[in-house]
Amino acid sequence: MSGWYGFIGVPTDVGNKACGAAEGPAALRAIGLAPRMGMVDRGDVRGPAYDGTPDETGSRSVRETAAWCTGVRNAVAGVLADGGVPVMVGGDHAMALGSVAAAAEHARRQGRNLYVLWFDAHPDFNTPETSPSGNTHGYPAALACGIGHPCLLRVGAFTPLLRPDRLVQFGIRDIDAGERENLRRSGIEFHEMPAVRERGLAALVAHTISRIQAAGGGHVHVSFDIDALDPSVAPGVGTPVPGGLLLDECVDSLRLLGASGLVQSLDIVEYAATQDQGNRTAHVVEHLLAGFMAGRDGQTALVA
Ligand code: 6HN
Ligand code: MN
Ligand code: MN
Ligand code: MN
Repeated sequence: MSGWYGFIGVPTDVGNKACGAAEGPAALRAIGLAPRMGMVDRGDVRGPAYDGTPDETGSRSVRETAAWCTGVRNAVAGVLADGGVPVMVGGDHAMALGSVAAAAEHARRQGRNLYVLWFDAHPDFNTPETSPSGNTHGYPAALACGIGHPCLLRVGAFTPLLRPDRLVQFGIRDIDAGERENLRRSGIEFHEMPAVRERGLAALVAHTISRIQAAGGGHVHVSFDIDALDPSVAPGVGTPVPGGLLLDECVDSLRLLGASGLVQSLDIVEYAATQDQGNRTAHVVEHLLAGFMAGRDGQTALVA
């Protein structure tokens, strides 16, 4: 299976000013990522600047987050409509609300079930009530499942965008107390690092793929937060958490996902170029994408 890939840059950190993800797309363009990997560069989404004033719920930059996510939704929908695989390159993880909205609408039109596989150190399952920071990049997985700030729930054409039992998270190791309660109440399947170490990331991912295939397949959206990786592998992130995933197991997992033929859209978010050591983390992004593409194209060649 081949087809084409559409690189969508989303240069913002409205979801958390301090995460420094606004420079990610430019840094990846500087290493020539899109052309080198044969992706079509669909340009950057644009939107308003960060405004850190908390609203009545304690959330920061909600209107700005909604505006950016609407832009992401339109850009991702555009690539899907043109028959490509959108690769939404953040930017902070709040932007996943926009890509999941586009994926959900596309899946619904095609009569398919939407699944989301979330690779992250964090579950991003906070609501304004549980968030310790008010940063919207802690909200998107919960928003996709229909809980959270009403302004943000309106970004998609409907809500919930995703059934909670169709969200699976990997690499989790930093959960806020109220967030854990949200996860429990919604019945989310999330694999924390001890379980990943015990069973193996690729084995867990393979199991998830089989479960989706057994249920008749669907549209699988992969949302990959670079901070899922161990900071020793990927130092260029704004919210590093030690004890994370290794590069090889992520590349293997993305290769399996590519080869499954189920994945029709992808996010790579939270790459903070200003925190990077040289271009190390930029190259990590390249390796992750190469793994996915190799699986999808049925090839074994990977970048060196
Ligand atoms: N991310 N749980 C913390 C919060 O502020 O809600 C951190 C969220 C990190 C979000 O890395 O995408
Ligand atoms: Mn995240
Ligand atoms: Mn994270
Ligand atoms: Mn390399």
